[in-house]
Amino acid sequence: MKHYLYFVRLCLVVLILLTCGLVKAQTTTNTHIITVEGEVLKPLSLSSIDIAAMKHMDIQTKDKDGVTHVYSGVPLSEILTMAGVSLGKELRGKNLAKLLLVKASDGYEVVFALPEIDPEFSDKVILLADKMDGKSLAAGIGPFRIVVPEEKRQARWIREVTILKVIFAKE
Ligand SMILES: Nc1nc2c(c(=O)[nH]1)N[C@H]1C(S)=C(S)[C@@H](COP(=O)(O)O)O[C@H]1N2
Ligand SMILES: [Mo]
Repeated sequence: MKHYLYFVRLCLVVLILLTCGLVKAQTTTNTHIITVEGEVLKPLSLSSIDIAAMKHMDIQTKDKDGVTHVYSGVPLSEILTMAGVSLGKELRGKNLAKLLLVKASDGYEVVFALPEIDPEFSDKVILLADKMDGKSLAAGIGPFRIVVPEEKRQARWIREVTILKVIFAKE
């Protein structure tokens, strides 16, 4: 009887530990969410898993110290298209006064004009990167960072991105 009780207790402890482990695994992979909001047809809430499942592109470019890296991520144009943002043929008239405001968890913010992001206007691809040289971005940098190739200053390479908001430059 004693042995039986001991066994039941042991099983319970193992079960609790396993559950904790599972919950932890889920929260670590799923807590980071990016929202796409503002002047969009379909507001989105994308987890790290959603972003990881999207088609990625590699871009080789220099960081602020002049060191070349391969950044992997999803082109901003793909994410905005998914959210129904006016790109391509729709990027004309009043829509040309729209901006993409990118916000980070530390309060840092940068803007891009939509034509900078639209492949019909520019061949330069702005990435929402989730990897550098094949590795996930470290805490404090990722999980998502904007990479703007060929800019002379990296001030718009915003780290720890949380919000992509399309706004009108004028009301
Ligand atoms: N979230 C966030 N991103 C940021 C900044 C910041 O203060 N907060 N600084 C920017 C500036 S001014 C530069 S020069 C680069 C620095 O890039 P590094 O992180 O690779 O050094 O990050 C940019 N991204
Ligand atoms: Mo900077």
